[in-house]
Amino acid sequence: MFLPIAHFDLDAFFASVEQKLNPRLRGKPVMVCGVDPQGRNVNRGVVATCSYEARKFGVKSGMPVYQARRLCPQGIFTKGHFEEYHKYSSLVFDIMYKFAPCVLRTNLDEGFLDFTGCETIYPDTKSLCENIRQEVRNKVGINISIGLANSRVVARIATKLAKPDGIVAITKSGEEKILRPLAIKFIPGIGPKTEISLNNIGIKTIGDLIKNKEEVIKKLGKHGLNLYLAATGQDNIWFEDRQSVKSIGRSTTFSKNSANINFILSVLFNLCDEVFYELFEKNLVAKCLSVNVRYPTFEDKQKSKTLDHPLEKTTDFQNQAQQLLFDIWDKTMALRLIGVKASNLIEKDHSTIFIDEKAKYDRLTKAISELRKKHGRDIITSAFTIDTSSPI
Ligand code: DCP
Ligand code: CA
Repeated sequence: MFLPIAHFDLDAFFASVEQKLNPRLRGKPVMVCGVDPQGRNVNRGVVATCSYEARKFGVKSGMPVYQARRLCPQGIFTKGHFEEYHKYSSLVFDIMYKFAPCVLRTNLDEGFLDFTGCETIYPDTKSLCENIRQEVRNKVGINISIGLANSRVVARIATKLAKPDGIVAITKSGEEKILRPLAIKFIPGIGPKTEISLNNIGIKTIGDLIKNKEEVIKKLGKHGLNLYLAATGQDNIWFEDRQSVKSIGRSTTFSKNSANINFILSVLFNLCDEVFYELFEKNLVAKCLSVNVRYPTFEDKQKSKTLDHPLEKTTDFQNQAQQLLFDIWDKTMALRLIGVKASNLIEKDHSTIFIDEKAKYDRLTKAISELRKKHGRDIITSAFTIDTSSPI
């Protein structure tokens, strides 16, 4: 059977790696939890993920550790090993690159394979994906689930149906039979709040959503239209090719040439802030940061830095940009323009709850981003970026 798009997702990823590394954990309910700053395992925080053995007891990702202990007192609670997860992720993706002409990595343990146009070489992508699953199991030693379909959105739903350790193919004609009876929460993009609000107006299944297209759009606007597209097997905005975004940059030409350091820094920090929030919204992180300046003579200077770690905070972003600026500007000559650019962009690692500090900061960034979407960018801003001085 030839279907062009495959979606894959490793089963209970962090927990499976822990079980692979430590044979004593195999076959047991294992919870991978956050650690405190000293690296000690702690009883507070949340469960990042748990093995399928633990899921039988009702334990879930994101659940507070104390609650998981109550549900599964015999469970094994372990801290995670990030380096190992990155290593295992690379092993799996190496296998994917070997088999597929086009691989899109969407997360550490998840991605799409696109076999469009490969009918002659791979007339049966379902058997091919069965081989891929075996190779991952034999060479990497963890289970993987795969979904196949004509679009990314349906392939992703198929993977959900395939879990754990399975493969499900949904052909065009199968879409109606298989998708329509499913609960709406199977559609990517439907969170618990949307699910409840649609359930309240009698929309419970994907079929109900399709039948009530107008009502859904009236209630949810553009989001509703995207849900309708997904429900009918058409890729929507969430499935656009993110790799097409190569860089995100902003620049400002001053109203007057300026050598006023406070003014220049406030402009730079503002530009950083804008770039940072755009990255956040697109779920991307940058591995390279550049700052450029233009002198009144129209001479341009630029400096870039490859970052050891993706920058997670807007203030880190601003500090790095300030350093780059001071490398190309002697703080005395006037400037005409200043710009900042984030490039070498990669998908953000979703495992945010793992490091408490990072999770806290991500929640803050999300809250600020939501406020700005509702009330405009100026509703909340860092004191550094307030332009109290003039160019001269
Ligand atoms: N993760 C996390 N915090 C979350 C969700 C996930 O830290 N709220 C981490 C742990 C997971 C990994 O990301 O192992 C991948 O997330 P998935 O949602 O794919 O979940 P799992 O791989 O654990 O389980 P599944 O078999 O359902 O895919
Ligand atoms: Ca997974």
